[in-house]
Amino acid sequence: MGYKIAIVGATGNVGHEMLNILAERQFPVDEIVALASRRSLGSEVSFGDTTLTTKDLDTFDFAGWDMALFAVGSEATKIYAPKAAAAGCLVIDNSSLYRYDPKIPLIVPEVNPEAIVDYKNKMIIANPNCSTAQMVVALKPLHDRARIKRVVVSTYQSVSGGGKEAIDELWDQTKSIYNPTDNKPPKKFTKQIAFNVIPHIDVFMEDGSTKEEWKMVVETKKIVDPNIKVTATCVRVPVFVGHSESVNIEFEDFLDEDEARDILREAPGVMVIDKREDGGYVSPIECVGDFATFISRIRQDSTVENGLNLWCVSDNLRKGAALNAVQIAELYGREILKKG
Ligand code: 11C
Repeated sequence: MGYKIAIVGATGNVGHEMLNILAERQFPVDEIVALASRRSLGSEVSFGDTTLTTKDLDTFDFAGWDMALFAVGSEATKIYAPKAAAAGCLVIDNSSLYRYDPKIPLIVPEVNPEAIVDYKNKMIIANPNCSTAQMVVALKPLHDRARIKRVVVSTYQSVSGGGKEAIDELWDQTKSIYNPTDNKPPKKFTKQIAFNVIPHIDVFMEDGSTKEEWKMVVETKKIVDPNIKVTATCVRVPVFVGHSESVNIEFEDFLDEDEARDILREAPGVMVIDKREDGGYVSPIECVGDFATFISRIRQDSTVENGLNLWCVSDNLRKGAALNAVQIAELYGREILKKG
């Protein structure tokens, strides 16, 4: 016996990946429904070998459904997630709407699976921001061994984090560079993204940081440990899929780089590729379509007492969004519903 599962926002990039990953991981599905706004109504999406025709989110009755994976923006989530939750259907939400609510668990299954018990507070579980998800998978096993005091992270984030319009803008602008008569000024981004980098993701906060940077700070504290200090600089780069991060970590206790490498090799969800030679590290294009968070360039930082540097790369549409949501669904099925 399997589960009845709804994908909300099935026609978007993350919705597509949710369907792909449920099929790839052979999630025990009894019934699956693809829901979309009226605008995309009737369009078809693939689920394994089958094709689903999207149904109307607005009129859908969630009663009797086990879980709904939401991949729509905060505005639509605000309307439909409470409806699903009130009908007894667990909401696993990819938007930022509920992440910072102390009553709602924010879960990365490799890191804080124990938080699942709090699902019952509101029948909602939040999925973290993509840049946080991949970083905490790497931080947690190191924190368990040597207690992290402070993290300095700089991100190199792909345009797919900004959705379809952002992907199209990079594509069109890149082509237009070779055809100057076809000028494509920035629309989605604030500056040219093709052949450029932009140190600005999401809105500015009062202290001069951006909301993307703030999310990394607050979400790491909620998921791993409130005592960890994080400072982040988030940068958009002209890459289609795959977020990269340069992570500098300061520990309470000494942690040797070889031991850190061994710990990360054993850590769930992590793949270490760390040869000190040309190409002996992972770049974002190599992580596309993969489940793992890849760690490379692990090395001592001798400028502080107990410091390490590492390079962390993952598919932002997968571990950063759809995969993590499916892993939460698996955890909820295994620990709470226990069907099958
Ligand atoms: C980006 N990290 O790369 C963002 C996308 O809070 O879920 C995801 C935003 C979020 O633009």
